Amino acid sequence: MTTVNIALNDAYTLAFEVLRANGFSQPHADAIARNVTAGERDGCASHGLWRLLGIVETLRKGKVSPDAEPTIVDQAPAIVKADAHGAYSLCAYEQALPLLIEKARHCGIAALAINRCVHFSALFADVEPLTEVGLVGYACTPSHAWVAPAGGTQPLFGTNPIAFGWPRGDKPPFIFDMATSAAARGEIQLHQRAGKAIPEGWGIDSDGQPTTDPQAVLDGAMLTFGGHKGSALAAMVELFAGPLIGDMTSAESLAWDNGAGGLPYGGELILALDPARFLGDEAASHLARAETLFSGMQAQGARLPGERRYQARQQSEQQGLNLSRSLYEEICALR
Ligand code: PYC
Repeated sequence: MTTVNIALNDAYTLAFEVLRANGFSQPHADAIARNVTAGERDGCASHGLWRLLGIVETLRKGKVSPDAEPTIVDQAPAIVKADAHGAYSLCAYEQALPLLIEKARHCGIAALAINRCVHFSALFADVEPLTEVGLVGYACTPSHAWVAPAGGTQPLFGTNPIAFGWPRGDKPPFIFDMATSAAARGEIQLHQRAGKAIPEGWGIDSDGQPTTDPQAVLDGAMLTFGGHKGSALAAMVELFAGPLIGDMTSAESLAWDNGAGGLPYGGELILALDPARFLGDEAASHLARAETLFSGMQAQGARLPGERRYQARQQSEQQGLNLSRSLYEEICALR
């Protein structure tokens, strides 16, 4: 059998044990294990249990703190700052979240800047908790310089994901989480592990030539989605979650890594907007108009962003996770 079926809580326990055995503190091991299990559960293999390999490797290379306690600062009426002190971003996010929500409710809009964090996680997990309390959410983060700007051939931008979430009451939220590169780097790495070619348009080799060889793209440059449009959005992410919040660009993150091969280091910007504060008594009628928009999309056969993720979640909750046996064994060997 080439796959192993494991229940969600066993996947969480495996991830938690691997992280604890490698020296992560209880809160970090818990937050990371929940995050990678949720990624796998939601059908997002590029941000699922496979990530444990890079998470542990980054620690072994001395490029992430296993136990730093975040510092949360009430920076301004609508701004929260969270210093992760070189740990993964998740504990800083979770500890800053209540103050972000409180400020968004009070001001109508609030921002959270996470600084000095190592980042590996899917951003949908950062906007979903905002939608669960009725807020609109946005998140973005640079990474390492892996992606060439449109018109260029040299890596400059990160994969620079953007996530957006819209609350829908008791229905699953409208959430998209997309790299501004043609694919997440993790997707290319998974193709490389499986010995599969990648689709055309994902990257170029080190001579600037288009290629479908994943290793050639990992050694060359990834491309943005939608040409100059994705390139402009990637630059926006660099600015939002780099200079605006006093943190690194993707090029600076890669320079800081200095060839070690650790995960990206820098900042993340999260915005929360409260429809009730924008709209007062009229909130319900305007949120109903959003539902009309979503029905209009579905009436044409379009899928709402996030739909596939929620279907995968339901299936994983009922049937567990199917992992390739080789990946499962690699993860077990990390304990
Ligand atoms: O897979 O795009 C990616 C990624 C970004 C940061 C770490 N991995």
